[in-house]
Amino acid sequence: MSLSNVLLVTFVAILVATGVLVILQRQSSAVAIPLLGGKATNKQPTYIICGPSNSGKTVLFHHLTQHRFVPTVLSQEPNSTTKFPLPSSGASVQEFKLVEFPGHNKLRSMLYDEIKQSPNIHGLIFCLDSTTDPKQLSESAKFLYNVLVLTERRPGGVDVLVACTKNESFSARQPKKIREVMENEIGVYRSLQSSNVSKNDGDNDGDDDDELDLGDAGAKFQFDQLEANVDFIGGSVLKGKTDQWECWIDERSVNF
Ligand SMILES: Nc1nc2c(ncn2[C@@H]2O[C@H](COP(=O)(O)OP(=O)(O)OP(=O)(O)O)[C@@H](O)[C@H]2O)c(=O)[nH]1
Ligand SMILES: *[C@@H]1O[C@H](CO)[C@@H](O)[C@H](O)[C@H]1NC(C)=O
Ligand SMILES: *[C@@H]1O[C@H](CO)[C@@H](O)[C@H](O)[C@H]1NC(C)=O
Ligand SMILES: *[C@@H]1O[C@H](CO)[C@@H](O)[C@H](O)[C@H]1NC(C)=O
Ligand SMILES: [Mg+2]
Repeated sequence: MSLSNVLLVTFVAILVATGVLVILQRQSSAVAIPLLGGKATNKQPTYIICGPSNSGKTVLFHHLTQHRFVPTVLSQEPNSTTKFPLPSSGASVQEFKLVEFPGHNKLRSMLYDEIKQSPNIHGLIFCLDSTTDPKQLSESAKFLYNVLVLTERRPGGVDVLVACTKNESFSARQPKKIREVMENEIGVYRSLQSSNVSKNDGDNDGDDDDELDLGDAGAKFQFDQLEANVDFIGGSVLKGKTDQWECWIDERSVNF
């Protein structure tokens, strides 16, 4: 065989192998989630609780699932139930999954994977401690930004409840104020990100994961620019003031 024939045969063999691999991959993955690039391993209707460490997520999880205030320690693993009784526990017998993720920075990839793998998220509850000094909110804003970048990639986005926790405390800030600060901080972080992206554009391979658009690039960032609704609501598990959060959860169970 001449060299060119050998090359041709090799080329055809590679093409065939690639084709077989692609077909195998398609068959093994469940329904593809548009634009997310993850596998839909969790198709159950789901609510997610996330947010920074010490913001009251585990306390809220136990309140929603066991209706009591449970003393907690720093979480290292997600808590979840696949039989979450909706707060209203109305006629609908549909069973929901409720999963709560630890806030620690090093454990966040579990949360991001869950978001990617769950096409049927009805709502995401992002807990924020209302007593946090607004000057300390920039890390939380980055975290929320990273969540929204994922949720906004799907059609309609995923509605987000920013649960402003511990609001019985004298040092609690109003949800309106917290919203304003988070909006500003996300705006600042977004502009840093976009200047980074344009700097790195030269050697960028166009990977989807680098898609960082959030809101209207030309305007000051506002939650209203997003596909999904983002609601900031105060409350306190300690004082049993969780009605408005529970209403929010109930509303998302049907409106889908
Ligand atoms: N005052 C007050 N404290 C609360 C309330 N809810 C939670 N806490 C306290 O806040 C602290 C943190 O609550 P957790 O639920 O453990 O926080 P977390 O968000 O799960 O934190 P990580 O597990 O580290 O991610 C605990 O000491 C709780 O008792 C509340 O409504 N009021
Ligand atoms: C919640 O997670 C903690 C570990 O983070 C674990 O000790 C606890 O048993 C879990 N609770 C439930 C109800 O799953
Ligand atoms: C921008 O890129 C630099 C280095 O590539 C990195 O250290 C920095 O954290 C990035 N900034 C943001 C906001 O992502
Ligand atoms: C706490 O939140 C509830 C709503 O769940 C609200 O009615 C109440 O006014 C808030 N209290 C404070 C002090 O912000
Ligand atoms: Mg916890």
